Order: sequence, then structure tokens, then C-alpha cells
Amino acid sequence: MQPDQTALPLDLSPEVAAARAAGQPVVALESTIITHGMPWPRNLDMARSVEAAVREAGAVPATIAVMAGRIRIGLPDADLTALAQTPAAEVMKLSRADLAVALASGRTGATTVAATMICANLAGIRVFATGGIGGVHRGAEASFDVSADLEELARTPVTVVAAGAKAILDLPKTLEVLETRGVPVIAYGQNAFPAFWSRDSGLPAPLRMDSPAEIAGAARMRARLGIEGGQLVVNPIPPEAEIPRAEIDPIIARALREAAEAGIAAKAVTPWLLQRIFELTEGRSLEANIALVLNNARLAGQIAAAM
Ligand code: PSU
Repeated sequence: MQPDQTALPLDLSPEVAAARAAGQPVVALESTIITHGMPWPRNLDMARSVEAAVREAGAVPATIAVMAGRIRIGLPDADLTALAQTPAAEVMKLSRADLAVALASGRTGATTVAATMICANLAGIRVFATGGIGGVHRGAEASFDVSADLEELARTPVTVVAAGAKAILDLPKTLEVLETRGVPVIAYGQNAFPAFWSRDSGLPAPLRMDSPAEIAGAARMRARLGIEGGQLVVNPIPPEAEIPRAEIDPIIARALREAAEAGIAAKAVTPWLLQRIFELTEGRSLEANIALVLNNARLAGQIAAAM
């Protein structure tokens, strides 16, 4: 059954509403990367530059968040600034499980990849750019910690452009789950599955495509075949911004050890690790993260334009 659009707590910004009505390309952007993924004030710079990158690619950016119990699709700069400035501890990190509760109780929250896909789909937006998706955490055989992002990719028809899954994860297991759940993982312009801060994870990507038009065509074909779910496009970080695996791997290992010792669990794991790796790399991981998001925003804009 189609949800009753009039009853949805869904607000499109005037610019996004006009673009949707005119059939212009729109790219969804998430907000957890702003509130939980990067420190103030670089998070705000990043959010603004990513929107600019989408525009340069010929599409309209729609940053998505939940504010005071409404899904907001496209945030004016004042709201973007307010969200970026709020301490992470005061903003809910929303996924499929808690989106409805947050809306029903009038809360404010940042949307993860999973929640952003749900909201983008409600607004008819088919392409979404982020940094790196969540996946199977290392040690998941004991902790069962698997990001809801993977399940969402299997269910919701949105093409997500990411620089791979975050390298803090168990990448082989993440790829296995994506395969089991029928999610096409398409590497852009290379054979290797990228590893967020590094271009090559050492694992082959299941699929490869070399142009935005091909990726748009695959999304259309999937819809025609009636296959549910989205596509994951993995776009390697630009060479000049990457941190090679040999350099980042020991740092990730150390951060993971420290997280285990500190008893970090559940939703806190990813933000904690990103912050610790930022400290251990003296800020280099953040520069790389910003570069890869910008790169993904450009590609997502081109895919949206080709759709
Ligand atoms: N990409 C980034 N930084 C981030 C994220 C993505 O460069 O912080 C966020 C996304 O919102 C993603 C979340 O859904 O990290 C994954 O969190 P978890 O591992 O707890 O599912």
C-alpha cells in the first residue's frame, strides 16, 4: 500500500520541490556525517561544499534530517548551521528502527544512510551521496553488530554513492552480506572494491561500470524487472587524497583495540572510531573523508542527471 502523502510529516524545501516538479535531477545527502561523523566547524564547511559539488554536477542538493518531528528534504543554511553546531550527544542518530519514534515524538535527529534512503524514497529522490556506508563490524560473529544500512540497500530503491564501506569494518563479510541480500556493488572505473580512505581494499568489487549513464541504466533496469532494493556505487577516493592501506591499517587496528578496551558499543562505535582515527592521523583522516565525500557528490550529481 502506498503511504498517504498528505499525512506524511515531510517538508521539501522550495528549491527541492520545484526541482522535483520540473523533473530536474536531485541528489539526497545525509546528516549523520555532519553531526556524528565530523567535528565542528569542518562539518559545516563539508556540508556546504558537498552541496556546491552537487550543483556543479548539474543537480539540486537535498540534505535530509529530522527536525522537530518533521522530515526535512533540503535544509536552508540556518538549519544546516544549527544542526552542525549541536553536540552529537544531543542529536538522535536515526536509522530504520527509530525514525518513526523520533517523528511521532517531535524529536530532532540526523539520518544515517538507512534513514536517508527511506526519506529520499518518500520524496521520490533516486540518488544519494555519502562518505562510506555502515557494514559488518569486525568481531560481528560475537557481537552481531551489523549496520542497518545493508538491509536498507536490499529494500529501498535508491542508488547510493559511497567510497566503499568504512575501512574500520570487516570488508569481506560486508561484501558477503550485500551479495546475499541481492545488492549490486558497482565499482566506478576500477576493478577493486575501495576502502574509504584508501582506493583499494585488496578485494575485487563484484561489478564495475565506467560511466554515470551506465549506472543510471542499471537502476532503471532493476526497477523494470521489479527487483526491490537499491544499488551501491563504490567510488574510490581521489589518488591525491588517499591514505594508503599500509599506513592506515595499523592505525585502524589500534583504534579498534582501544574501542574494545573502553567498552564502546552499538551506535557509538562508528563515531568513536572516526574521532580516534582523526586524532591518531593528526587530522589527515578528516581531510581524506572530506575529499571522498566531495568526489561522491560529483558522481552522484552526474548519475542523477543521467537518470
Ligand atoms: N560516511 C562518512 N561518515 C559517517 C557516515 C558515513 O564519511 O559518519 C555515517 C552514515 O550515516 C552511516 C553511518 O549510515 O555512518 C554508519 O553508522 P553505523 O556503523 O553505526 O551503522
